[in-house]
Amino acid sequence: MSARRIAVIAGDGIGPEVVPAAIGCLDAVAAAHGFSLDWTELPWGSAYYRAHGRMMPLDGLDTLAGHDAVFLGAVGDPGIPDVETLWGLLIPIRRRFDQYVNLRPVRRLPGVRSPLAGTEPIDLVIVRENTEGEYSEVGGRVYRGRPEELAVQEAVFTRHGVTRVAAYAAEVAAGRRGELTSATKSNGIVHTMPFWDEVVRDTVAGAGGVRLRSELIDALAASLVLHPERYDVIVASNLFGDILSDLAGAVTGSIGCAPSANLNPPGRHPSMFEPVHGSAPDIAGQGVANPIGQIWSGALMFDALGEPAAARHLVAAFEAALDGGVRTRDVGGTATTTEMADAVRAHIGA
Ligand code: GGG
Repeated sequence: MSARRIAVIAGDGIGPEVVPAAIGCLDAVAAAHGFSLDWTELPWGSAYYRAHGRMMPLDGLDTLAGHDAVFLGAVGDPGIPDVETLWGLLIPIRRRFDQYVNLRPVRRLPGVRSPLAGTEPIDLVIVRENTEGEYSEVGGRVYRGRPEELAVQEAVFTRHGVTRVAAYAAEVAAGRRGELTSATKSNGIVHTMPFWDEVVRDTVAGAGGVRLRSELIDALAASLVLHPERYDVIVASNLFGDILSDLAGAVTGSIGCAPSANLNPPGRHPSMFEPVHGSAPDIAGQGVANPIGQIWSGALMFDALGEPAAARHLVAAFEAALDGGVRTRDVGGTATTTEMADAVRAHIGA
């Protein structure tokens, strides 16, 4: 039986609740498909930060390099500045391993009622640029605490970075309805967004057969709430993609169900799989967090590991569990995290 080496960082808040719940489901599916998962548990995150003054050890990224994938829960702690938690763990991993695509599928799931949209099927994919753009350390802050204090934050968009994420999105679109929406704000942001528009347009034109539509981010956000069924594949910058994918998750019922894959060029380095949600400190420790986003992220990991049948099996199992009426509080049910995962495992079978 072949074993895949998976680094697991449960992280903060509800991470240590949803990650073990998901691991039980992933192990069961892997066994059913003739492979196993060799988990390396890494106790990194905010507790590590309190003890050591950093989110992970100095050689943490080298440790991850020896794995086939990284399975991450959540980061964020109300007692630690967000900039420390995100830039101390998540962003260095994305950058070191060149995880330039953040793939965020959004679907209406069986048995999950959307608070906003009607009953039409919602099935779209957000392709978020993941290594540059608005997530940049270029800038500064001067005259701290004085009336004239100011802060400058630069966004960095490169031709290489925009081209490759647009090419990836075009390829995803070509395998679906052939429609790609690009999120922009070129009416207000005068340098980076016109550049984004131009590079996306040229890249998609070169891909052939994909219809490209560019929408201003504000209008796109409103339209995604009112008519999510109109969208198929959306390509967006780092910040816009982050916001749109939380929004789209909420539109389909709960951000607790939303998965993501941080992908790098094929064959290089581990990719990373994490739910879209954060550490949710308001419900941490209560055992009520929804594990579906984490489990679904595991299905994306199976796809990336070249196990598409296992991925389909896992998705079918959590859909059947939800359809059968087992749901956590965020999607209108009463199940605990463990009960939800048990229901998924029951549908995985032997
Ligand atoms: N599930 C990972 C997590 O905790 N994400 C929280 C977060 O703030 N993410 C920001 C980002 O994805 O850039």
